Amino acid sequence: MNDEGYGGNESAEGKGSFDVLVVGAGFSGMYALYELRQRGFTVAVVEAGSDVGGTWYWNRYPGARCDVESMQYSYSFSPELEQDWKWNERYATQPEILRYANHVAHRFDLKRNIHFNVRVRSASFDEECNLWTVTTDTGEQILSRYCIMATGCLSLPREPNIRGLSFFEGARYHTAQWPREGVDFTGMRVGVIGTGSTGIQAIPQIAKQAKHLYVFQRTANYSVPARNRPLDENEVAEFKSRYREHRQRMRTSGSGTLWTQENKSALDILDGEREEIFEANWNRGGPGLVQVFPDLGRDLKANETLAKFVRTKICQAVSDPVTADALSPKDHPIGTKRICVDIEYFETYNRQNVTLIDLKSEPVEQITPDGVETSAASYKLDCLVFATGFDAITGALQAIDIRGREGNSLREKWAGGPRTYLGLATAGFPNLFMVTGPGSPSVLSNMFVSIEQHVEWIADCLTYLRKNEMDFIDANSDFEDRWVSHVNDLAEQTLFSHAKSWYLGANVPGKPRVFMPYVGGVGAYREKCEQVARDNYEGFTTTVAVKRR
Ligand code: FAD
Ligand code: N01
Repeated sequence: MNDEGYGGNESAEGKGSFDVLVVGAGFSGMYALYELRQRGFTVAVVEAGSDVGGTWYWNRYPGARCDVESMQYSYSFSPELEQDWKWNERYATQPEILRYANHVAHRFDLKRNIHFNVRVRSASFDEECNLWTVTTDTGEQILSRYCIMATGCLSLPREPNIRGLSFFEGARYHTAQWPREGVDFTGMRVGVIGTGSTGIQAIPQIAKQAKHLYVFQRTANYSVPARNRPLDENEVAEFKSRYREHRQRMRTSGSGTLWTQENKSALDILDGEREEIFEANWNRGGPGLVQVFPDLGRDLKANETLAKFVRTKICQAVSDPVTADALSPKDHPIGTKRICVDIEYFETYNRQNVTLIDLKSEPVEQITPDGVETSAASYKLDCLVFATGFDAITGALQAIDIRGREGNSLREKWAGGPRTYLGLATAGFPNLFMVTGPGSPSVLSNMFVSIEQHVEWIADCLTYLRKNEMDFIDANSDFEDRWVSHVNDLAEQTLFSHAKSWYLGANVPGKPRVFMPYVGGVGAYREKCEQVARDNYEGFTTTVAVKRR
């Protein structure tokens, strides 16, 4: 961004002031900037990183790529962009997605309104002036009528507090804070802690370079093959010719993708037929396998048919039976933790230079200056890679000291778990919106579909307020309570509570165990949001601030 300060209008206090301040310049913040600027609002974006891209700016670890197919994991708001951009692989790599983010930023001239290397520390609502004051780590204050938190669901990395960690003398990396210049593991003894989606992508790549790789696994994870491949020109042309139709299907689907589902229970068919369907989807590759029957996510018996199928595949891929058994998940139903998608993950354990350390049988006791000590052995390491995930969904929001009406704090309001109306707003915090907030489909969907839907809903809402000469909107507590109950009721009909997942906050000590995303699907969710808007923002108080006082 320019060095000219925050621009916008100068307020009486000399602070930059805007119609809208957006926090975060990932795909959410970028689209919010584009859409609101198009509609004539003055907008500033503040971003902690030094460039656009969010997730794809930070997560530069080897092997990082999306697991929603590239042709679907992209913006739909510009048909010209959609036609011009060329994806190279079925699942795009992190560098390719980051190039796409930069292309979008350049194409729509976004960077001139983005302030990089600035982290928001606090935001407080001034009822007298009906303004948000946002304070940054550089000590600056920015005023805005509306504030949009586009801070990301998976943007606050978590490093576990393991005894002795600070004494480790080797190099230490977190996958979500990966050095821009990359890391050369050649000749190194490397330890990876964590076998979630990130670890499962990074491990095969690190194994190709390291002298020896030790994988410290606490919980075995289900993973399905990506079957990644270069995209064929004809298939791209065919897909592009039907982009509008595909996008419409994605918007009204459950997961925001084109994955298909059988319209019968996994238990209502013969074992052989079910196996054939699993096999076909396994060979097709990608995460759609866990949704292939509607009851896989709701019925333990149905779920176990798929879990068993995947465990068998693991045993076939891994030569050593003890390692294969340790890699086979048995303590949670498949799909209740985010399904992982890999490229030759299980096969990597057949390499001579890779050792799996099963922390269930030999827990970590401490980290020493030169390695990791478990109850059974001590492993000498030159470097340690933490693929230990995030304080997800609420972490980045609660890292900011957000104060609403009467100075009330969001952290305190959410101490027992997040409470929102539609995952878009939270009562008592007027004129504040969240993109893909808790209580919306967010991480259970193709995030592009959810991001675009949220940004467009917010932009429509602000346009409605402006048209009706209003400047104040707050969610009503009774509607929020009903939405929270609805989100919980839907989650209880699923198997999600059977796993200690980040969906539930179970990966962060002391975090309340509440299932945070909305499981009803993006299509149903969109309909609900549209109905609320049609009914003049039902469940919200909308008014002129001065009248309210
Ligand atoms: P982010 O991309 O997380 O951007 C948020 C931005 O806000 C960040 O740049 C951050 O620096 C900034 N920020 C946060 N707090 C502050 C603050 N206080 N002050 C200033 N700036 C701040 N989703 C899918 O649908 N499909 C996939 O295949 C997929 N793959 C993924 C792979 C990885 C490795 C990860 C980690 C996530 C993946 N996701 C995927 C989820 C992914 O996060 C979303 O798809 C999407 O990129 C989120 O965009 P966002 O703009 O909402 O958030
Ligand atoms: O994080 P995770 P992630 N000692 O929380 C382990 C998206 N994503 O970064 O399961 C030992 O899933 C922890 O063990 P356990 C996607 O939505 C997508 O991998 O708690 N181990 C677990 O194995 C994903 O779900 C892609 O027992 C410890 C791991 O660290 C989300 O981001 C790629 C530990 C953390 O797994 C997060 O994935 C990458 C400790 N003290 C990410 N603490 C795609 O492919 C934690 N662990 C699209």
